[in-house]
Amino acid sequence: MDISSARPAEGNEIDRPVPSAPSNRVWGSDAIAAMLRELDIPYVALNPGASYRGIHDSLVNYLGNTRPRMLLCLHEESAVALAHGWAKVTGRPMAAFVHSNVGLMHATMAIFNAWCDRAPVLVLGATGPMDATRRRPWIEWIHTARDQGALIRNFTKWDDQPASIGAAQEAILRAWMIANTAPQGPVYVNFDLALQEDEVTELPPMPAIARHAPPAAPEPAGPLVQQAAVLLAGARRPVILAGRGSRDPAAWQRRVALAETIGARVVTDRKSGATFPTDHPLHVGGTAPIADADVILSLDWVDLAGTLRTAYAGKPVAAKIVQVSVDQYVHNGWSMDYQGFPPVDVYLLAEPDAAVPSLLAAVRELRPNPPPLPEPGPRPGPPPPSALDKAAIIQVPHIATALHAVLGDAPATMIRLPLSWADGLWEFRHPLDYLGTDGGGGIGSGPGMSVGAALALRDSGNERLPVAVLGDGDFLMGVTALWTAVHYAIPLLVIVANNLSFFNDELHQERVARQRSRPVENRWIGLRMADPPLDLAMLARGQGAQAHGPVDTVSRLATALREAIAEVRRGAVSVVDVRVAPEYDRAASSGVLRQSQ
Ligand SMILES: Cc1ncc(C[n+]2csc(CCOP(=O)(O)OP(=O)(O)O)c2C)c(N)n1
Ligand SMILES: [Mg+2]
Repeated sequence: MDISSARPAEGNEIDRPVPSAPSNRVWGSDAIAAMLRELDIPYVALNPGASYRGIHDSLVNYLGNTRPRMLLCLHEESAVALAHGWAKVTGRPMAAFVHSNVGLMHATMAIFNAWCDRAPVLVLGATGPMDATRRRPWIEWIHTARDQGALIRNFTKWDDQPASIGAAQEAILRAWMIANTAPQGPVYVNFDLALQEDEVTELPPMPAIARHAPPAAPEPAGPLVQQAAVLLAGARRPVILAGRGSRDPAAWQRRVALAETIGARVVTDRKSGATFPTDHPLHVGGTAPIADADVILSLDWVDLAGTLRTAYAGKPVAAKIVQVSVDQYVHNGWSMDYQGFPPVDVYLLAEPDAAVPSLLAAVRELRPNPPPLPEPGPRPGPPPPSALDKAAIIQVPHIATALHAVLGDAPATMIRLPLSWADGLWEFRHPLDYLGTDGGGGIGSGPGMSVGAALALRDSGNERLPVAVLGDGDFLMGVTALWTAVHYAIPLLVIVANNLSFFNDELHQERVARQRSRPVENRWIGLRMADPPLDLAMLARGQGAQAHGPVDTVSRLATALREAIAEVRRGAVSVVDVRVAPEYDRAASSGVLRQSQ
């Protein structure tokens, strides 16, 4: 199945407009909307505003709210997060429309998340007229800024404010190409209100899409591939750091073949989506083999320098390093999301998916007989089902146990897992088994990104159960994204690992208090969401979703999940509020205490 071609099914349109009477009259915004259709952009997630009322009208009354279809969101942050979630599944952008400067301000964190996650999103915006004589009193003055794109220029790949209809079409086309070219990322096109609302005598000719298509991913230079292959084929203790990667099953298979050909231990990163089977004998949880490696292959690993520094405890890096990444093309001086500066011996300036085929071929030449696979090591795994009968209080690993019990072997996509979810609780055996995190560490993206990803899974006809396990803080900051899922009939299971706290920061406050010999028992102050506890189920139900909980006894967990999953299979959005202990002890859990950020 080609996941990148996910499309809304015809015939089940929601919000179908009354058809417009045939007319020869057209406006600037019609030409802009037509360009979105020409590019086959499936959806425009939006929160409305008068600055783009012209294009809004064109989407509804000129294009009939189909190709693209509108997805009304209750906040601009969720509109962009939805598009980000869609991109995480399909690898392709959809559009998010945000109103003038204020909507863009609401959207900024989500745009930053997409930027750090190298996720393509076409952000469309609008401004009051640049021609001051055409501004409506007051409102169009406050909603007009001289350089609106400046708000987000530091974390977008490109932005533009075109001054004519032809330029607007070209800007959309260029933005599309840039967003789709690796390293992918968000782009922004801002439309002047006057440009949208002026009537035009005729539509300009549509630019030739095929001649402005995103370029194919370049392959790395042959001699460098050979150098890398010599290092890898000759390595005695090679390690592959499988970082950012696509959802393409064929690329996944080639990654596995490369590791097997050289007998490399493979380390994965929960920040990125699934890139290697976690139950493969060569996969290792944690980063222990790194310090002992003689050759390390980084497949666009996020923060290679930081990982090496931790593994080598600050000592010089002894291993030879092969880096495969094009990430430096988007590094700028504002955001340090480019991370540390790693030492590299062979640098393949290519996307991993484009480099692995030639690397694989070259190492196979040098090493035709793959070494035997190691015996699988002990795997932490979730607590056994019997733990559900015994435990007095729900801990996050019990959620994994209960989900396993209910789902069996049925496929699921873990769209998001919270910080409290330890590695090893869930195996990833397919690129769509797990989609990674938010990119920019911006809390509140969970609900919106989950809805966008669930939409892409639905539209690709995927049978996978869309599951998002979210922290209560993340859930609450973005909760109104759920309404969009309910309204557009996007099935989604949300499990809230609810510790009644922005608990990540309790760990930080505890750390600081210890350093300063101050009372650690105060760590919760300013962080706990209790007295009163928020009724998360009510917040979900209030938006038309199904809801369960609070589930606070282990014995009810599997039952609640079973009911919720049945609802999702019938097409619903279902939220299960699970009251979890903030911390859990090593003996009861998989052995890994929660990470913090
Ligand atoms: C927009 C934003 N605000 C604040 C933070 C700081 N922060 C990081 S994790 C976290 C707590 C998240 O709470 P929750 O989702 O409930 O997860 P928990 O740590 O409780 O498991 C906070 C506030 C952030 N990363 N992003
Ligand atoms: Mg919490």
